[in-house]
Amino acid sequence: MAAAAGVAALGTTLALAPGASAATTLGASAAQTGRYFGAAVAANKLSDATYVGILNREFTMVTPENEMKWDATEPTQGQFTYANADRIVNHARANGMRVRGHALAWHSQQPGWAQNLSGTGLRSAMVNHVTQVATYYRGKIYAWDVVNEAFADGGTGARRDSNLQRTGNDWIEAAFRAARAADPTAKLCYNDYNTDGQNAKSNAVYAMVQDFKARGVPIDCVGFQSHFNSASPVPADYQANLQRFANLGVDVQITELDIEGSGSAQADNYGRVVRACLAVSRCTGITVWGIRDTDSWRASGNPLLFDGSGNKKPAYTATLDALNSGGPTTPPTTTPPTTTPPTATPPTTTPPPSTPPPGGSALEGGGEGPQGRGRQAPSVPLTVVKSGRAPAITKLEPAAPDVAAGHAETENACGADVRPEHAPADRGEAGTHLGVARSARSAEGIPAIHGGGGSQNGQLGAGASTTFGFQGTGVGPSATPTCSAS
Ligand code: G2I
Repeated sequence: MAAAAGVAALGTTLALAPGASAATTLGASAAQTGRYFGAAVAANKLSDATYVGILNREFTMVTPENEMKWDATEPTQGQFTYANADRIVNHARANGMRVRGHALAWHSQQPGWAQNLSGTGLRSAMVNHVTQVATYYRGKIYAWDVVNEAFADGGTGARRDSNLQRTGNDWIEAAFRAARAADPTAKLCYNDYNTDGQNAKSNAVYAMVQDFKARGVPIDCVGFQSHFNSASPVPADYQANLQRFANLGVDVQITELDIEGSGSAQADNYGRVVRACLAVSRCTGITVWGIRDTDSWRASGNPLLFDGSGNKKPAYTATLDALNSGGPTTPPTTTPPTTTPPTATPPTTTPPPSTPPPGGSALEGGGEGPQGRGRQAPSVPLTVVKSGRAPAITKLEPAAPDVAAGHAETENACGADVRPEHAPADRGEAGTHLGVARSARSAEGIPAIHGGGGSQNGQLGAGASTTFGFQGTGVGPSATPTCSAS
């Protein structure tokens, strides 16, 4: 793992280091290129030991399958219920997984009271719902599906007719603006199906994203649900379609993957999907829509990676092999780019970038946690800022703001010493050999710093950049690391 992490942090095409063995779980293999591998999870299955065993072993991201939807979280107007969603979020965080929130505004699975609203009453209820839910989960969500399935099927490229659409064409951007204001730390996604290849529907979504980017409407990612079967196969231009969206300046994510079928045909299709994502540097992760075939919303199609008994299917092996075949690492996953500034106060867990002391050096950058139990977070970009006659940087001190006492796992990163700022000095032993991944682990409890990227000569010159991320063995809150350098 340490070797793999070090390779991933280099920010280059993955090639396993000599002697390194391939990762053996979906999450670890995806992490080698800075990606996540997630699953949709149902709260009522968290008492199923087989289910939870697979979840905890294989996955690094969780999407509540139904528990964050409008009917679940606001069954009565103005009264919010988070118990089931919290069970999933708490389970994820306690086991080092991140969470994709799904979904804030959608024509389906609305509570009855919302279905009966229209006009300004519905618009303000929708905006309030987005605000309340995103605020409640602020800092705990990697990405929100802010708006789900707002475009019509067929060749028109039109918006889907719905009560939300009838409140005015700007309902989507109103939802995104409300989400950004409520949680500036979450990536904000538009999510849809039948948009996986280039067609009238995906063209319409593309035009919307392009327009949002041009006008500064906050959008950071597009989710491609990717529900496939013989009637709706993996499109030949799947990768090209992901890429053209990425080229707009948004991340792309495969958000609800399932592929009906069996045996090698199903396995081949899973491999194709994974390779397409890995070929697109801004494809930041893949989520399958359930764990075992029997957990699926369309169980009769056996569309998932594990059979009803929890055994790995050929589709699992193809997925793992494709993940291990590598691809470009994902790009920075830090501050959402080129969108309107958040209107809400940033969370207190986000420290400002360090500033260079007079005549000294500093690193600017940040990223997000947490990770746990051997998982690796996306690498974090750091750029060396130097002023005056500062010497080359030989020491980095990442500080994870939420790091709790009692645990340290350190590896040298950027070719230098790295130690969580708040780790007790007598815990963990920072690496001393520049450019060599070393680690030392002590007690449980927090995410820790890993590294391994950067120059091999142990120095970073002015303007040079490197990456680091989190790798931990415990439970960590969302955290934005900063670096100081000397
Ligand atoms: O339909 C597949 C997915 C398409 N994209 C959006 C996703 O949110 C959607 O997920 C599915 C869930 O997997 C199903 O579990 O959304 C369905 C509803 O549109 C979910 O089904 C519902 C049933 O219709 C309800 O009867 C049931 O009470 O699940 C509910 C909770 O089990």
